[in-house]
Amino acid sequence: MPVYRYPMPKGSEITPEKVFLNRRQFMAGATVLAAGASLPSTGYAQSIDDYEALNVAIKDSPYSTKDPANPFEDITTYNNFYEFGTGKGDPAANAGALTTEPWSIKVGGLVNNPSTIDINDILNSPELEERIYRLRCVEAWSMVIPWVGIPLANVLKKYDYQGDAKYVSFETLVRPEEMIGQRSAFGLDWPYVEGLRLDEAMHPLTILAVGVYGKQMPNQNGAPIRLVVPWKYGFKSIKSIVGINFVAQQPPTTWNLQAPSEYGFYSNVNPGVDHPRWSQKSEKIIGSGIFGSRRQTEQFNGYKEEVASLYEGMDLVKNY
Ligand SMILES: Nc1nc2c(c(=O)[nH]1)N[C@H]1C(S)=C(S)[C@@H](COP(=O)(O)O)O[C@H]1N2
Ligand SMILES: [Mo]
Repeated sequence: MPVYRYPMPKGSEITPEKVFLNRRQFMAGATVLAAGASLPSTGYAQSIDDYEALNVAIKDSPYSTKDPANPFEDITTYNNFYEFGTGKGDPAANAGALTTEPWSIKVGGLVNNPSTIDINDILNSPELEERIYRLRCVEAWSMVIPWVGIPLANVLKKYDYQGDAKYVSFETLVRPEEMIGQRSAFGLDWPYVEGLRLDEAMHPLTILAVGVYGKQMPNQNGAPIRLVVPWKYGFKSIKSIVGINFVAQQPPTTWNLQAPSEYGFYSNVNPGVDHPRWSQKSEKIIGSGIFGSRRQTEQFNGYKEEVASLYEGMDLVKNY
């Protein structure tokens, strides 16, 4: 049993159903809340109209799933973003404190032309596409989200990376003044870091997302720019990125450092490999009512045809 640096949720606690229900009652305009329900002071009452629209034409992507997307309210109130707390409602309550302007991403490592990308160049890019991807969390829930973004490859291809660059590493902002979770003595090591193999990073399904439903990325979803890797568990889709580096060795990743027996480097969605504390065979569809519908989890989150070839010859039980 690994030693955790903060209390890990028990399997039975991974979907804080009560909190979620109270939130939905609140949003439906219910005036009487269940006794003892503690709602965050901000965030939950916001509607899609409170968010700024992206101001460029957004193309529809052929990569989208045909499944119906979750409402904006689900997407912006049930989040994982430990920089703002460990509860699903914490990011909506606390991420309003984050200032996202100005914002830039430093790209470096094994490249001959390192540079700093101004986020506005991506926000105003004619390459922006809407892609409806399922975000599948390792906690066995999922949501379908209309992300707006550009293929990460479009950005990476501008860099003259060196021959020994085999991986790409990513890192999130560290700003404890605005990120309440980073002020806690118990928690993850900051910055939150992630990584992909170079071919995964270059895969056309991998995007840098800057919005949701045609709006600029809500803070709780990783404003102003976050990764979305649809065939991997949600934690690979790192938020509020400030650094990207081309590297030679497999880079460290936050959840693998935290609990190596539970979270591997690859973290491909795989119903055949259980999490040590629960099954990964099915997932709860967030927003699907009191009892919640479940669906069978698909290999590579439904993108088997597109990505299976990346892992040919690899043992996906060992490389989880
Ligand atoms: N920087 C950072 N990125 C992060 C996380 C986090 O805690 N910090 N949580 C991850 C996890 S576990 C999930 S499931 C997704 C959730 O994305 P969403 O809140 O937009 O649905 O973000 C991922 N990216
Ligand atoms: Mo997650």
